[in-house]
Amino acid sequence: IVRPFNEIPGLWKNSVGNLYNFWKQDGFKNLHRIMVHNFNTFGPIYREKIGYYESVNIIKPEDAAILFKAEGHYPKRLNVEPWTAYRDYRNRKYGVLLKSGEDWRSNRVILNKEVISPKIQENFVPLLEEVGQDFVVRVHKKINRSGQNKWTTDLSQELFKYALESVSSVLYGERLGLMLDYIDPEVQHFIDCITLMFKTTSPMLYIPPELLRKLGSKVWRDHVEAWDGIFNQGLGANKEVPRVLASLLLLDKLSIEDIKASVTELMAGGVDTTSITLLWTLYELARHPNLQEELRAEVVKARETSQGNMQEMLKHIPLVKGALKETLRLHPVAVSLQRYVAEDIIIQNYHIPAGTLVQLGLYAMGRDPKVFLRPEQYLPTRWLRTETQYFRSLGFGFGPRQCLGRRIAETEMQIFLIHMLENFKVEKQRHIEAKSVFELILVPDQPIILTLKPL
Ligand code: HEM
Ligand code: 2DC
Repeated sequence: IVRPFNEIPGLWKNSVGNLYNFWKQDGFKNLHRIMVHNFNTFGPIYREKIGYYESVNIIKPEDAAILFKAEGHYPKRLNVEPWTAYRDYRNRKYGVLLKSGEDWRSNRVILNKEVISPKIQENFVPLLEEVGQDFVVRVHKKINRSGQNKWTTDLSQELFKYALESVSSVLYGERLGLMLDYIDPEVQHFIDCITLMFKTTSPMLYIPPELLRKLGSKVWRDHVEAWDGIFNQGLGANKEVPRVLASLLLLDKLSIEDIKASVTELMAGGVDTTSITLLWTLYELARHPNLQEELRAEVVKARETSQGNMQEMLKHIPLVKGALKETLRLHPVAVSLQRYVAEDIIIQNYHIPAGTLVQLGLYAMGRDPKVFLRPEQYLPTRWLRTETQYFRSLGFGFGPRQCLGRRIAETEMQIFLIHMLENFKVEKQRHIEAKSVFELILVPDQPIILTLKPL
């Protein structure tokens, strides 16, 4: 017999007390570890109420499958209140990220054709390849200038620029020139605003932003300033024929305001996500020199087989792709995936009514020994064939509401790794063990210092 909803274990009876405890545990920074702890305490399903968010949390791939089957025609994830509050406050349109219902679907269908369809991918491979080559040139220059035949640095700022150059070249069809020595202060400001926007979101997740606004709190003011900087950037504004924009305008199906809103979200969503994933990947390759050599061998061979044709080359690098999946397993960008279920479902023999917010603990699942053999080990080969992959590779989400930037992100990251592996050896300095902190997305808790040496 199926057990009722209110028998699901967990702490959901005292939401204010829970919020206080959460805050005391430094929960704003440790959300991912608190989720792991809760699964260890309550088992594979638990209910929770913190502040105004009430949810059911799950961890098993089989349960994720049930969840996504019940997401309905207009999949809805947890509403990030500070983001919608900003737009409401400034009277700006929601883009595809924040829209819902039919409005979301119609915009998404059109955007899919421009940024995520396999056909369009062919168009942006050459653009991304060029950005990758420029990055290599830049690193060589840095190495030469050091006079030590190596370059030791925290690569994150460089990777932010690489990611922004990549995403804007795809969206606008033209280069911003961020791989040069001179960095436009406007570009640096845009990058800083995105980081500030993420950082100021997490403390406001559980307290109504409306309230914080009325109290004139600093975090709300910083958040507004960050979004203002993101929306007011004029990147690509002086370009003649912005590529994706041009075809969206030609299609004449979306209003200018809708296009602007979604393109701004794509630009903002395309910087920290891929750059941090690449940083984690380089970190793992530096920690596993033998694995790094295996990947290099694969890339060298793929270059031969495809005679340098990048489109073709991308079909011959399964281990590189496995490495990226492995990075997202251990260091996911999103701590959880969530849906408001469209129909009643049964998970772990509990009844869950339609309308409930159900969260899959992505970080917790990636480290669960019941889901992945030896989860603590970074093993790209596990994605080749040996282990089942059923609902286990969910770093970009799932279904029609999955990451819109997924194809751009994957292609951009694969091309980056190809170029880096072909040109440099990555080493790590001392014995540092970087962990994740929650700043809305999961980011390294300390600077990751790497050394790049020419091959
Ligand atoms: C949504 C992850 C890169 C734009 C999402 C979601 C995840 C995610 C988990 C939610 C999906 C769901 O609910 O099923 C990632 C990861 C990235 C990445 C891991 C890189 C490693 C990007 C890039 C862009 C982007 C490069 C823009 C070019 C978006 C947008 C949405 C989204 C617009 C909302 C889509 C919608 O609501 O219809 N992403 N993302 N992301 N992402 Fe990404
Ligand atoms: C954060 O509890 C934790 O891809 C919350 O590119 C639940 C939650 C809801 C939505 C998630 C968010 C988390 C993490 C960041 C995500 C976001 C959906 C899209 C966004 C995963 C897990 C992200 C980073 C987008 C951001 C685009 C934006 C900058 C315009």
